[in-house]
Amino acid sequence: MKKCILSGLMIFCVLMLSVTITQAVPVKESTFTTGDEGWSTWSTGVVTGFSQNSTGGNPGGYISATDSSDSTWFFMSPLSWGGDWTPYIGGTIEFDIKTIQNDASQNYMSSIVTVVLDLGDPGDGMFIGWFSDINPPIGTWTTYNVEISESNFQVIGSPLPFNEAIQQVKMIGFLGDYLHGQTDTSCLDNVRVSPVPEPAAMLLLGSGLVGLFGLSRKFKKG
Ligand SMILES: [Ca+2]
Repeated sequence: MKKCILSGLMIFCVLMLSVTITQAVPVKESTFTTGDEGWSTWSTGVVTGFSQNSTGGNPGGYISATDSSDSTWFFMSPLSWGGDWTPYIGGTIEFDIKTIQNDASQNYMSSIVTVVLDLGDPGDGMFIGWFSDINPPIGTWTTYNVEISESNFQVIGSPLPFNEAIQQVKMIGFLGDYLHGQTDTSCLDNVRVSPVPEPAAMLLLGSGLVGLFGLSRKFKKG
């Protein structure tokens, strides 16, 4: 009986610790459930209709805006997302994009900057960028998962190397413009920045297993 309880306890502990390891808790998150959470847009031209919508997201609320000019535009986080992003190196940026095309066929764009970690004001050309060939399909939510690493991002317009530039992030932005010269709407949901899983959790798992093994032996002896 004791053995049975102990086995159950061990499985439970391993499961709990596995969850801790594989699901790093996001340090920054916007799901737009009840509002725009301080997000906005930046554009080289004019973007209209920026709003939070309470249904139709992935799931629930989301934000959207419409570009009816030939501008390039981004969804921009509030300034509270800025700071020293060094602790997030090795972690991930996740976000969901949906494009709603109002006319013509989607333009294919290759190697376009899709995620910007702005180092100054939006549009001043100083940023850390993730360039993508991924064009989200029209009308469905597409989830992006981007690792925050030096090999994945390029520092643009700043002489600083990646490890120093990432200490000065002002805000994060996501490309909204996937169609040039046409009226198009883009939607954003589920923005999450997660650090790399804590080594402490791994250590905890190791010491936990050793501890349980010891306990198991003690029970067997008894
Ligand atoms: Ca949502």
